[in-house]
Amino acid sequence: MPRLDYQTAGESHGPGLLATVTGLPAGVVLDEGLINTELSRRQGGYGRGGRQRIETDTVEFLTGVRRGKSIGSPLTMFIKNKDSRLDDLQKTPPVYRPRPGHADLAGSIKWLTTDCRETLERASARETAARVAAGAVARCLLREFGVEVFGFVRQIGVHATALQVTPENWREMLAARDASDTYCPDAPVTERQCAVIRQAKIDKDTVGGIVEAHAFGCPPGVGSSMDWRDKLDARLAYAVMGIQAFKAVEIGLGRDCAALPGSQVHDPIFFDRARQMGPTLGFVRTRNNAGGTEGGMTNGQPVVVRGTMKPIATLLQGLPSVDLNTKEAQQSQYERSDICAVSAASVVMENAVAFEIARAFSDKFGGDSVVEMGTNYDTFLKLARSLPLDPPEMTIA
Ligand code: EPS
Repeated sequence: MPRLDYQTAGESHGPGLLATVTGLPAGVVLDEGLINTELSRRQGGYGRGGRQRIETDTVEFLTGVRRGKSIGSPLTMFIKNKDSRLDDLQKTPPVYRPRPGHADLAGSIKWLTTDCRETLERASARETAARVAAGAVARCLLREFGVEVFGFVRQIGVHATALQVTPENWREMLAARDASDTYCPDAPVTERQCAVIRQAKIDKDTVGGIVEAHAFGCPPGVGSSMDWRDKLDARLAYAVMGIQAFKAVEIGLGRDCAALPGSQVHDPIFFDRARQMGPTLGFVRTRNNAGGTEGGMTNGQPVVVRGTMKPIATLLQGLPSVDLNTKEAQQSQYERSDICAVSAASVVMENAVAFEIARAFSDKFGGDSVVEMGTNYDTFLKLARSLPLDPPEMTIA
């Protein structure tokens, strides 16, 4: 059985996008409704551009599925682009004036062309639709183990919500998020965020922000401290940093750890016998500064990831740039784009985080089918609850 993994293919204005998920065990119930809901949420959020009025992203399963369940073979999904015009020189002309902040300049030099379109078509955040589809499939697997992932917008521009998400209140937060135009579960903050986006549109400018994802229901021990490549926090950072326009990733308290003493950073451990049968195995904390990971492994607390997205690089006013053919100073080229895509990015990060957790879950509990994986999961929890397996060692003073 190969490791759970995924790849995407497709250009922004090509015929469509593909996501291929490999290593998915057989028997996962593929909830097409969930996948399409996530795709449609990714298209939304206040401040999006004209493209989202053209597209209605939905997934078509091409391989790996029978009667609504995975069969263990590579699973391929197709998302059709209605705005498909890649070979039409009139409709998709060359781009010679690179946008500062975009892949345009570095990519055109790398691939030895002065036409930035060759790079931008793949660098475009349109590709994140395929990533959301793959992540939503991973969530179908995680659901079998009671793991749920919740993502939202923490901040747009300088307007941040101070609301704290907990295992007790997250469903309420989800309802508030779904009622918000910016996917921020705080109504007064949503209004201020919308105002900033409106002003940016008037100013022909763009805005960035911070998004957050919480994963609930992971037992301790998912991920590994044995190899840095298998550390769950490292995998999460890799996946989140790989999202278009992300410039920073934090787990739990993140960079705020630096200014505090250890006594205020590390989360004290308690044991609550009443919660022993839950995924925490009864090990509880009074706070979650660690963001649910210690030593690159889950510790039974919610996994908390934050990502910072820079403002979109395509500005209606343009930015100082250079014509790659003449080397003369020119404003950067305008391509249809968004004023703010932070809301969409929250959906992308939420699903990218889900995929990494599902991968670490498969590494730990393995199996060719969900049934086998479930048995491994149950056996592990049973063994962990019955610790110590051997009588404790006696120390002689
Ligand atoms: C996007 C589609 C793109 C942009 C945006 C995200 O559509 P188009 O370029 O056809 O208008 O709206 O892409 C970028 C921000 C970018 O840098 O390319 C989407 O589907 O999310």
